[in-house]
Amino acid sequence: MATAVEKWVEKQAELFQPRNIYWCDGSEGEARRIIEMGQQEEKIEEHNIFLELNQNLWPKAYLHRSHPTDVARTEHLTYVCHSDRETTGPNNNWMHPEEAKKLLTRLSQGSMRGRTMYVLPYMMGHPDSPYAKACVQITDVSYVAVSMRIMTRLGKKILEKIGNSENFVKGIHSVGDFNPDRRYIMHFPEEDLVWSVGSGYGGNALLGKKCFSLRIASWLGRKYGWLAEHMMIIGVEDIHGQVTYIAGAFPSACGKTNFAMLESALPEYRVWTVGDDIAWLNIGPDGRLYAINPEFGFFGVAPGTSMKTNPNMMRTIHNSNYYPTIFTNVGLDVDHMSPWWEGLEGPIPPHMVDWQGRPWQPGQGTPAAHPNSRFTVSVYNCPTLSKEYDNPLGVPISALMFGGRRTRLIPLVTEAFSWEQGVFIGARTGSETTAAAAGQVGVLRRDPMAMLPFCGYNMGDYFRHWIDLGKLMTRPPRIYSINAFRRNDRGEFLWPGFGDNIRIIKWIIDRVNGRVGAKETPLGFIPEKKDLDLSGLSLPEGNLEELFRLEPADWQDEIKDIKKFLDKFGRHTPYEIWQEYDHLKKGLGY
Ligand code: GTP
Ligand code: SPV
Ligand code: MN
Repeated sequence: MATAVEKWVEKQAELFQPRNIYWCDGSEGEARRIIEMGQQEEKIEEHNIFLELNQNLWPKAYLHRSHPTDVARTEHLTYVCHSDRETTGPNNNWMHPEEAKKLLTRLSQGSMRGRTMYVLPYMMGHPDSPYAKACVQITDVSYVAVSMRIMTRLGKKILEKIGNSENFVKGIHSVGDFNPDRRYIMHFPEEDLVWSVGSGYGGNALLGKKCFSLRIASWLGRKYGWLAEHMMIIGVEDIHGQVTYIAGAFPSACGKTNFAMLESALPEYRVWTVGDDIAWLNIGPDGRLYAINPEFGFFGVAPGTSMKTNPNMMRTIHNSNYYPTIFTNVGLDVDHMSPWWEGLEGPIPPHMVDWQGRPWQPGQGTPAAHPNSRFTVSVYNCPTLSKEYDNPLGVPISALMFGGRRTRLIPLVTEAFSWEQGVFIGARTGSETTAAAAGQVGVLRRDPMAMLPFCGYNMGDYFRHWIDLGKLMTRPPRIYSINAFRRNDRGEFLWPGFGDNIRIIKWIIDRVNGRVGAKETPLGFIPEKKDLDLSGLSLPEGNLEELFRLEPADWQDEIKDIKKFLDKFGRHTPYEIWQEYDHLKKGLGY
């Protein structure tokens, strides 16, 4: 008797008509075989899908070059298909599920002819966790199969766990001819299904990540009383061995991975990494908020990563002990077969090719690495991995941070007066866009809780869900607004960021433990100068004042823009959010 998974896979095979079906067991030998199969069978234009790097310097590592039009998430081609448009909300593209499936079926007919269909059984979350979810994805791309093995808990055992149950999250992925006109990333929350066509890029193709663990999972969270968030999770250990857990949401390419692996500039603190991108938050039996990282790997931004900014990530990607590291769309030092990207320290290698394999010279006006080039690497390669990473129940969260890239206006750190004001701070958060999604870079947009591209339902209802969960907790985490990206008139960052961000964290921990006071402002509490530990740091004159400067006059446009954004959700925006908006407006004197 065929199991539910086998029947489902059979049905997909009838549609896609692959040459063969390969059930993945997740073993290392198998990963090597898949890489070889990819090298022999799949070509993207003239590039091999896996280029072997220098095995002495980068053991087991490969470089993948994607189709040049397929380098980032494509939000305009991403749909959330609830039966009714109102549930999907104005924050998502919508198509009726029947119509969407008809369209995808038409694009998929026979589209795996001559190709291998990989079947990937995997789990988001530790298999023993009550919060974990079993999933099955099919794909016709070896790079996706190998990457899913790094990013998720993938293996035969998951099939045994699913047994004959129908209760597994389904992912259908095929690339067709990579034509952006035939590219869709569609979500069907009512049937735990993601269907993605035409893109091999991480966030569009590794369906366990943004598609399931955020878009579908946020909807499950709404239904069953939990939260799926675009957050990193850290444990901060002080000299007494006391560990405080903090989670933080910053939009794509705004510093989560760097925060998660921070090498502390203050010797009294150590940061342990629990997660760098996604947190599932549940209220535990004691009424506190607990976080798990459902992922198994990091899909990190390469440019800007160096021994100076993020030494722990450099150590992680050099260490291929557990799984291979796969680089995507970075430049290549041809003499050493070594990956290269902007921001790496040291001299620029003399013989380079860019992310598309073309000869590259410094100063030619285009970067060697694509600005959204990345690496895929196992969490177990990370020297700062928290010993609680595999704890099925997660870690208790004492503070939540919301932030983004704001050149002006938003202070380095503020503390919300209450849960409701904290939710409003999350809801009003804006950030300047980055290369992680296709489109213009550096434009300010509202990105509530860093979830604008990832919330799988009406964002007004999402705010309501956040407000309601606060009422169910005995000790809700305190909420903070963070901005490490404020600049002066010359365009220079006012704050050193990276390892020095521990100074922000230290204040937060001291606040949570009632050890320091704070100054009240219309935006929330800010640190007294004496309470921010700046020991060993020489900030240029005036920077600190500028990092916290609040000119009510500067807020006029911001206030209007926040209102315009919240208005979009009509009656779905909770009255508590409007109350907080009014407080802010009055506080600023408007
Ligand atoms: P996603 O993986 O896209 O969700 O991004 P992320 O939030 O994990 O961003 P990440 O930590 O990879 O940082 C993105 C870019 O911002 C990198 O180029 C970093 O070097 C840079 N960056 C990170 N933290 C800081 C900081 O504190 N200050 C400054 N100036 N840059 C930072
Ligand atoms: C992001 O864009 O927020 C990422 C990369 O973390 S991706 O998984 O491609 O979405
Ligand atoms: Mn992300």
